[in-house]
Amino acid sequence: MKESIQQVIRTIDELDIDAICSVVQHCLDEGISPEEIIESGISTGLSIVGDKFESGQYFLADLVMAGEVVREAMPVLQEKMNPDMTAARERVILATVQGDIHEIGKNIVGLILSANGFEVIDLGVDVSASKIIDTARTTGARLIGLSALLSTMVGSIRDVVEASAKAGIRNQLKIVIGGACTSDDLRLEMGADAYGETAIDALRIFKGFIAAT
Ligand code: B12
Repeated sequence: MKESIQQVIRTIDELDIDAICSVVQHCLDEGISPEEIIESGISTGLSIVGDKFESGQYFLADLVMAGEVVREAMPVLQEKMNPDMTAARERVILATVQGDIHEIGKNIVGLILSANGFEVIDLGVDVSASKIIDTARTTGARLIGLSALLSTMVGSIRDVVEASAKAGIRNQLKIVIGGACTSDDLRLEMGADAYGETAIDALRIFKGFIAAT
């Protein structure tokens, strides 16, 4: 792995909010793509922080700080992402499911989608199924991305699927799930349309849905 990517990982692991922008800029200057910085650097750094939380080395405040460090880096990355206009104007609703307040992964997905020409309607965290479906009806968005990290809250995914069926728009929508506690098995169980492991997968899946229509 490139030294400058390792530096991104270390900077996140060390929660060094003052250094992150210059470290990310250094990667960009070396010609590393924003997508690679996110996938190899930022995501890896965050999983190290997550592991340290799980082993008791880091506390909740450290996790929040890791999120802030990543948030700080986003404008630097966003500036360098090339919108691919084939996806232009297609609206995607993003939300973290009801009962869950994790937002870092969802925000990364949003960043990558908007940098690639999607119009992202980010409803935030802890979002009810009715709010998501009402938004789909009022905006005409056909694509929905749901982020879920808490295993106890995965039932909220089914709530969205059921609410869309109740509203009579289930077959007009593509509901994609992602987040640490999700999987393709969970997607099947909840009745969603696709599962993506990473933010880059989210982009690939949503583009695939557009191409298929
Ligand atoms: C940061 C963090 C927090 C922060 C969140 C800050 C924020 N603003 O988001 C804070 C401190 C607030 C927090 C709180 C809690 N947390 Co927490 N948290 C984490 C941690 C360490 C990292 C999550 C993260 O941001 N990862 C980095 C991002 C980039 O990864 P990601 O979200 O998975 O997203 C990537 C992919 O999954 C994908 N993706 C994400 N969303 C989507 C959506 C779509 C459509 C697609 C296709 C892809 C996709 O793309 C992203 C980039 O590639 C994880 C541990 C871990 N290893 O995951 C625990 C973790 C998720 N938390 C956990 C817990 C238990 C909690 C608390 C209940 C703790 C407590 N006792 O209060 C609360 C929950 C409160 C609530 N109601 O939600 C558990 C969940 C266990 C479980 N399976 O249920 C974990 C796994 C830690 C653990 N092992 O104990 N947490």
